[in-house]
Amino acid sequence: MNKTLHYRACHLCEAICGLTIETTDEPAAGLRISSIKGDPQDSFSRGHICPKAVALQDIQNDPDRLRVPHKRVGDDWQAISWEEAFEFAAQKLWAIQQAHGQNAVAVYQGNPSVHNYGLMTHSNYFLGLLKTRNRFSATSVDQLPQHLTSYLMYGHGLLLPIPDIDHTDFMLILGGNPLASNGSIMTVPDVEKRLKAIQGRSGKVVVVDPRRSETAAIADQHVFIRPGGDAALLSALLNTLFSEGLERPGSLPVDGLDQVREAIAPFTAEAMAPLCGIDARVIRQLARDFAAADKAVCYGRMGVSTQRFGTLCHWLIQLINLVSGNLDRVGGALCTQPAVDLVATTAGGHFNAWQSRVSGLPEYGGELPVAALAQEMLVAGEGQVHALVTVAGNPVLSTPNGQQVERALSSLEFMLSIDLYINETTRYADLILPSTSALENDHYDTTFNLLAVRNVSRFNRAILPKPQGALHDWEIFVGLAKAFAALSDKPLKPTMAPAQMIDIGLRQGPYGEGSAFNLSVETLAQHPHGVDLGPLRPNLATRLKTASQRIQAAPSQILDDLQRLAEQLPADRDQLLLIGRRHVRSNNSWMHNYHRLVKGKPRHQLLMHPDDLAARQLQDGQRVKVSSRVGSIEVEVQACTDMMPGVISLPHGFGHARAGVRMDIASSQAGASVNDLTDECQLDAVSGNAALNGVAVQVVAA
Ligand SMILES: Nc1nc2c(c(=O)[nH]1)N[C@H]1C(S)=C(S)[C@@H](COP(=O)(O)OP(=O)(O)OC[C@H]3O[C@@H](n4cnc5c(=O)[nH]c(N)nc54)[C@H](O)[C@@H]3O)O[C@H]1N2
Ligand SMILES: Nc1nc2c(c(=O)[nH]1)N[C@H]1C(S)=C(S)[C@@H](COP(=O)(O)OP(=O)(O)OC[C@H]3O[C@@H](n4cnc5c(=O)[nH]c(N)nc54)[C@H](O)[C@@H]3O)O[C@H]1N2
Ligand code: SF4
Ligand SMILES: [Mo]
Repeated sequence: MNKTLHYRACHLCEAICGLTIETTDEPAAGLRISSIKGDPQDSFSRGHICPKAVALQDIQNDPDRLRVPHKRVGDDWQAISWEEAFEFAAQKLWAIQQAHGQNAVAVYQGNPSVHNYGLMTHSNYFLGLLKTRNRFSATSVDQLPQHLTSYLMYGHGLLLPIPDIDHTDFMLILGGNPLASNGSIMTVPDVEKRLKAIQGRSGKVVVVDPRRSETAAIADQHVFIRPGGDAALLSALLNTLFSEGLERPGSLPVDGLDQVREAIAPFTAEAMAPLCGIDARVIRQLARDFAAADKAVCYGRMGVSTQRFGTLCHWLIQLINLVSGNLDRVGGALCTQPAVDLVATTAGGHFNAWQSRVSGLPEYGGELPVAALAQEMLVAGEGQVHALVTVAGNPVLSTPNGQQVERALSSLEFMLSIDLYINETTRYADLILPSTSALENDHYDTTFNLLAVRNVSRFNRAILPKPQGALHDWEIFVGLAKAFAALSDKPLKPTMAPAQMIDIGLRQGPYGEGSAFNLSVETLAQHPHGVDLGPLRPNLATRLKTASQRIQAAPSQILDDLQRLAEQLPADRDQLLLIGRRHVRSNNSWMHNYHRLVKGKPRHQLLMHPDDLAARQLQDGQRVKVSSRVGSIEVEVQACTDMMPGVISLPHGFGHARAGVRMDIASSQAGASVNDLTDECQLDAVSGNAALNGVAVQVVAA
């Protein structure tokens, strides 16, 4: 028996924890994973691990995971060769574009597209050839307002200031639950220890959330907020900083601050209190506490992105950090300096250069908001979408009005999915192309090193050999690109393996050739626990990519939205509002097929305050019917005093009982899909991001 230890990062979520993986090679059983543990020697995660990483071995062995191309034949699936698959896909897509124009093929890229490096480096090698304006991704059910804000204020959508959690004295968290999510747009393995360390140095953690979340439970202060009320709270906080003279001058080059001061003047704590359901005295005190801390940072995530004022919220968060002197300051919000620097090497972005055909939503960085996807397929006319390519995504469960998405998918002439499973979305595909699994791949994290609370770098070699006849994601894109280019007889630029691209990025980057670190794939290979490149440092002034090289504090596109906030009516106390949540044993829609993660009691109940149950004569544990403008679902309700009265919570990513889904374990604990209730018309007005939180619903006995 041959045992080997391997060290590599987990890239299932943004925390990129270092793992120690043991493989065992036995003559009879062959090579297998025998254990997965946290790596205490990892320079960044220091041994932290969560249950999802242990499930990597279940992904590896899952009999439901596809290993070869699958072509639909009626209601059934047939395994075919890669050559046949590439040829079939290329011909279908080519024919549809010939008949209806390039935009007739749409693309949706899901969340693993930024977690798996072959998808990062090569998806565009093929998708770019399609030259379609109908490109969509999970970005617009997630962090789009953050990219847009950074693009408009700092000139690059990836110049995202990250909380300097290890040095701050005061962390104000809105709409994020890092204890469950392990951090987001803040790569922070081991977040609980780091939050407790703030408290250990006499600092303070404050959480604003309509639910007493796991993070709120360990915070020094938890403030309940009506869902969608954050723009009101944040504008009142900024107003208080200005009106009470709590500004702290900084040295950053800024344009437009006087305009902001003037625009925010009417948004006093007293005026905003009814909109967010927080007492004006609490708001003012929060602003004073924040300003009084030597080093403070305001951080907002999913809960404030995916709501009707998502962009306004993220702009206000930037301004609160800026005006209080905490932007680009140690212990405040800092931009990273990653080893492969996408900010330095890519263009800043563009916004509203074109709009979606049916609802006129703006593109950002070449993508349209995914809330518009179904109508682009369903509404007939010039430019209608007739074919879809999905890449590592499950829009039926993850985008608003999932039932409408399903109707749209069933109307398509052709659908290609690059995915590991026959799930709620890919069951509509004509062809599914599965890639190798995570442990059969190399990996370098270009995305999450860019968002990390320390500058770190590591390169992972594959742990398991590539199975015979399998292809990596990047090879699938190369195969598709070649077959498609052959039909269009346009020349195809040569490409290289992802590792070579990363090697070039590392060598040319700030820690590459000529620097003390001399990073390359080869030098990183000598550091299996990763290389620590030091804490974040102030650098924003030198990284700005605006035309003026100055921060634009008052972009008109965002400033104009203040008017919409001013016209908001006070929250209707009797209206139930639906929000989402995450659990540490779950990962969006796709990790429910692993016994290790789903065992025990179900975790997908609807949470409701006992007073709200009583008001409706409902009982804890009962099945209820939840309805919104777009549809209804049935689910079990659970009494929960952690909920703010008037607010209910349901996690997304469930609803696996649909016919034809081939994920046995997931289907046996199906749950209901919250996105059968979320509304494709309820959007952040500035960016078009879906407002998945704060959905008006009714609940009755089922
Ligand atoms: N109501 C509500 N809706 C939400 C959210 C919410 O909080 N509330 N959250 C939103 C957010 S933040 C996100 S990011 C989205 C996620 O939405 P999506 O990205 O659409 O969905 P995922 O559930 O992440 O699905 C990932 C898919 O990728 C496949 N996959 C996994 N690994 C690989 C791989 O290596 N290669 C390939 N080719 N495929 C792979 C899986 O089989 C699965 O089908 O959901 C959003 N939707
Ligand atoms: N275990 C696990 N980890 C994950 C994921 C997962 O599915 N499971 N998904 C990954 C992905 S794709 C992402 S984007 C990140 C997201 O990471 P986070 O942003 O930390 O996401 P959530 O845990 O959904 O936390 C959102 C919080 O916002 C609150 N909220 C809802 N509405 C409002 C509101 O109107 N105002 C305020 N202030 N709060 C509100 C919710 O109650 C919830 O506590 O997590 C990543 N990590
Ligand atoms: S928190 Fe869990 S899923 Fe996320 S990187 Fe770490 S081990 Fe992987
Ligand atoms: Mo996400």
